[in-house]
Amino acid sequence: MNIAYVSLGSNIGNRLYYLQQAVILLRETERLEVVKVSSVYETDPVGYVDQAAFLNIVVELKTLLSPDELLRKCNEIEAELGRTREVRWGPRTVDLDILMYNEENMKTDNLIIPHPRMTERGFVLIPLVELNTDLIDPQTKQSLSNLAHVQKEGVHLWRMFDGVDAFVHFEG
Ligand code: PH2
Ligand code: MG
Ligand code: MG
Repeated sequence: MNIAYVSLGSNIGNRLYYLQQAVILLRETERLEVVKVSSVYETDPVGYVDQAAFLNIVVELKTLLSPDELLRKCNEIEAELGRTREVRWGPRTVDLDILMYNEENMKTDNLIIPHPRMTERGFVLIPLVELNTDLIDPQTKQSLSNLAHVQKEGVHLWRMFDGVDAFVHFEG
């Protein structure tokens, strides 16, 4: 059995709905179990900043799928939920990125694990270490918790407010 972490993000339409649907589609996948789902965070856009705020989560999976099979499944779910690719790093209904697969370091033509920008992105690190504070970056051997602590800017714990897609800042 393998442990994988996948980051999900949405910044178009009903963002929470897309994240929930993606988790449902993961749960329906054979040879894959969704073990944990992080809190939902509302996050400032990174990279291409002229776009709406994202909702981001991370899920922990137990799976018998290979990294390539898992990537294909992630792409399938994106397509099923209406993802189109116009601008790199641009707006999307839902994006699923494999962050880690066990402690492996691997690189193929269409997949790099761990995710190459993982350690620079608070919107990935904060939900990731919420699920597992002991994780180590397989690339640099740094503690991901330590990295997350200095990347909190623009990442806000998100809560439904009276059933409306509105967030409250929730930092302790
Ligand atoms: N995804 C990107 C680019 N920028 N910014 C935030 N806050 N959240 C994302 O999921 C995200 C992003 C490329 O996939
Ligand atoms: Mg992405
Ligand atoms: Mg992606």
